[in-house]
Amino acid sequence: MGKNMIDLRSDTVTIPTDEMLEAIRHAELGDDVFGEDPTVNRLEKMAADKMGKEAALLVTSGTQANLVSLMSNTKRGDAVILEAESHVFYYEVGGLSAIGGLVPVTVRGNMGVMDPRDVEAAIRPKDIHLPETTLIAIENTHNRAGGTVVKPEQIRAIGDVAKSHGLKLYMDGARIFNAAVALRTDVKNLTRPVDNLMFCLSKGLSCPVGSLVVGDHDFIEKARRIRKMLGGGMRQAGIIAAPGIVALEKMIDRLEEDHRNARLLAEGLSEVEGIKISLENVQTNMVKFDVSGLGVTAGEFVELLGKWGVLSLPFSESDIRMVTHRGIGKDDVYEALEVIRRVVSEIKCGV
Ligand code: TLP
Repeated sequence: MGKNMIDLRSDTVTIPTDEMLEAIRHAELGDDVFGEDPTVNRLEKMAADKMGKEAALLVTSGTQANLVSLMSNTKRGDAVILEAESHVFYYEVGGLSAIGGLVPVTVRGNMGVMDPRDVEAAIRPKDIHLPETTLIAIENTHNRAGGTVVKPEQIRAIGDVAKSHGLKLYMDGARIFNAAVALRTDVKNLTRPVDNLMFCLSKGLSCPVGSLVVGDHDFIEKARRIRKMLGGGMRQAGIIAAPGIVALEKMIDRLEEDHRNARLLAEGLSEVEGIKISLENVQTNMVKFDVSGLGVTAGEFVELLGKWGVLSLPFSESDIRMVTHRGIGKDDVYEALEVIRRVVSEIKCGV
């Protein structure tokens, strides 16, 4: 990224803090495949405690966390129920089928939240012809819905369906702390109804690498084997865990600032003629808006913004996503809005 760019593509672009770099420098290290890296062990224990579960496992990425978790919850040939626009289904290269041998059954949600009745209807009956449904997966916050929050009662309702059919409930909680901060609730209120989950260190929490899979002892033991199978067994992984510890201790509360900046951005956008945005959808650090009213595609609009140093991502033909994070201050939001207004008026003048 260029120095003067305002990078709103993702919170994954955040770089580690000085304190994280210091923590890496001084991390106590060992061979984690032998279970001997004290820094990894400490982070895994912290993550498990924070989530109110028995154990945790450090993995390389959110995608690996999801694949390891899905595979640890199922057997090949099983059906998994997930939201139609979920990251696992939409963005993870089909790994759940290609590697996990799983059959995805999608349910369309409202703002990323599946209706428990639709989830129940998607469970395949026990029949010799049909794949066995063994897992339901939810996503919180929901990325493609624009960072929307799944509330504890909504998770519980899906959890009740899972329980009554003997299925497991898994949560892709890549940005679960954004959800907890937005709801001003302890993250345990979001994790309690699920059997297991993952969360990412490398997004709003500013770490360079890493995600954690969290659940009960048996599940994590299985996950550890599958991580190894997928080539994710790491050696002196304390250099990854050390900034993770800093993140869990110091970087969660500041997410509130990202949410405030996202709201500021969204309110500014809502005043630009030709841009459509649902403010109700802006719940955390993401802002999704529609530029089709300007007679351009999202891709074209993104390119025009890029020329003025504002980076964003096209999410569909008409939608653009912008994400706030530690590298974005209030002034950057005002500047981005200025550029957006300039680009819109250029489009209108046919420049
Ligand atoms: N999401 C990325 C892109 O892939 C779109 C982003 O910039 O938002 N679950 C969820 C809900 C995610 O949003 C992501 C990353 C992942 C899993 C995968 O994490 P990584 O990128 O670490 O593999």
